Amino acid sequence: MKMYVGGKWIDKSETIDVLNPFDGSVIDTVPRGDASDVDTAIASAERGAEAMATLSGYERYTILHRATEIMEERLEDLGRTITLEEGKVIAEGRGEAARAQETMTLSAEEAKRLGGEVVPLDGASNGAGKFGFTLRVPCGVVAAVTPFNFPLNLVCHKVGPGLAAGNAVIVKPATDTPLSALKLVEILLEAGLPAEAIQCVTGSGSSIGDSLCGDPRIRKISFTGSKEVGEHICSVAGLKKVTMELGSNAPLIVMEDADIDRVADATAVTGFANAGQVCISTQRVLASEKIYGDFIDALTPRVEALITGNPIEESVKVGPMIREPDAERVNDWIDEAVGGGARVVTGGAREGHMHQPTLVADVDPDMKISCDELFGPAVGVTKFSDIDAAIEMANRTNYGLSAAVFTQNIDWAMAFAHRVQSGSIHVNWGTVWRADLMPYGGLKDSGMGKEGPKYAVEEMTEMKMVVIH
Ligand code: TAP
Repeated sequence: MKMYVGGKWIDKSETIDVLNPFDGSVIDTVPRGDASDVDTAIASAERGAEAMATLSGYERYTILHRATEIMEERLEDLGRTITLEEGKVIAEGRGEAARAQETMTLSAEEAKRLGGEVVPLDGASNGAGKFGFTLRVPCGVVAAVTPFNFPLNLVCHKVGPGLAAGNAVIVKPATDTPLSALKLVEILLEAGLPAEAIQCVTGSGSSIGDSLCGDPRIRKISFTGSKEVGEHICSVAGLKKVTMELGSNAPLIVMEDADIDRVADATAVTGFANAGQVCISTQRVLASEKIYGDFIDALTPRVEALITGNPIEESVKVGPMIREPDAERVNDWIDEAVGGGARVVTGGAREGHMHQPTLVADVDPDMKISCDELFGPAVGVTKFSDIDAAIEMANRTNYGLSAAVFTQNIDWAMAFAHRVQSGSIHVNWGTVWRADLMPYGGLKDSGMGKEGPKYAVEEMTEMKMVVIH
């Protein structure tokens, strides 16, 4: 595919192959954009932002709503594109396409709801006779830098609210998975978006990222990706608004009164979806010593039942990892844990990009597989003695994106809700669950700011205060 820069679809002499992670075949190519393309995109997006400023909220709603109708017609193609470039199983590819359409629908609605509030100035000692209100105005040009693992829905979580709020948006999709984002751009243009209000520059983040994120004409950066790249972007961003959606090593806590079959079902789903490459994947199961053995016995056959293979085949439940070095890293961390006294209960093997779904028991919280972000198809289990120990272990990490607890005891559930340092807390389901309308974002090193269209439009706008004297 071509990239969309300066209001035109353009090619470059140098291209990047987009590979199917399952078999390494080339599914398409995209241009290798450079700093001059970024400059063109920003200059054009400034004009795009001016065009967006002339549209009413209802007009922005109409364009985004039309985009959701076109998405509806193309859901199967979008789902297959996600699976081919990212490697998630086809049911998950289709699921992501449907969620992306919902994210755009929610964003369209928010275009109609952007409002301010009356500020009761006469409550101030010097405010008698004054009338004050706030206005929300677009930031201008928004840079949306997105990761490989949800190549469509996470782009929609930035582009949808960004446009709903009246900005122009420049997308820098992950180099491994640029096609879904480019197809979204096609849809938005067909829906009637002003030609320069969207830009999509393909190319390596390490070579073009600074030109984009450091440019003062960009007024807002919305980034989803690793903590390391997020920190780097913050260091070059200078004075602009930033939203950071970063990584995690999400804990799932199993109290002694939990329904063990339900916990095992949830762990098999939330630990291995998208081959564990989900920012809120269940990575650490912390299990009460009273049910530790029963839980491992219940989970083992469920992990063994996960069929691996070509993700485009309907029967397959776990596909490849995005890159071979990532699969190697997962394998190395498992080996390191075993070297330190942990035990592989099932799985453990790797071939190319494919890593077997793996269950590791007797994990020490200080092992890498527990304290760093694994981002792969393995779950480690650690024993705890009581609720205070469980909460202390859950919090013994710099991350805090999603956490889960299984218990029938409301007091315990509320203790977790209050004391576990995490942006989302799930009671009686695993760490992977999201409705696209809810506020979503991490604490600590998992980031700052919230997504979910209602919350993201706040992040994508500035507040002005107007006082009538
Ligand atoms: P990253 O390697 O961090 O890449 C994310 C994006 O940043 C890509 O588009 C990448 O471009 C770009 N990038 C790389 N270097 C850059 C630079 N110097 N300046 C600007 N942009 C740069 O992450 P990934 O491997 O794609 O995704 C996995 C990570 O994302 C995990 O840590 C995961 O937890 C996190 N994640 C978080 C969430 C939420 S909502 N919190 C959701 C999904 C994923 P290239 O592809 O060209 O390198």
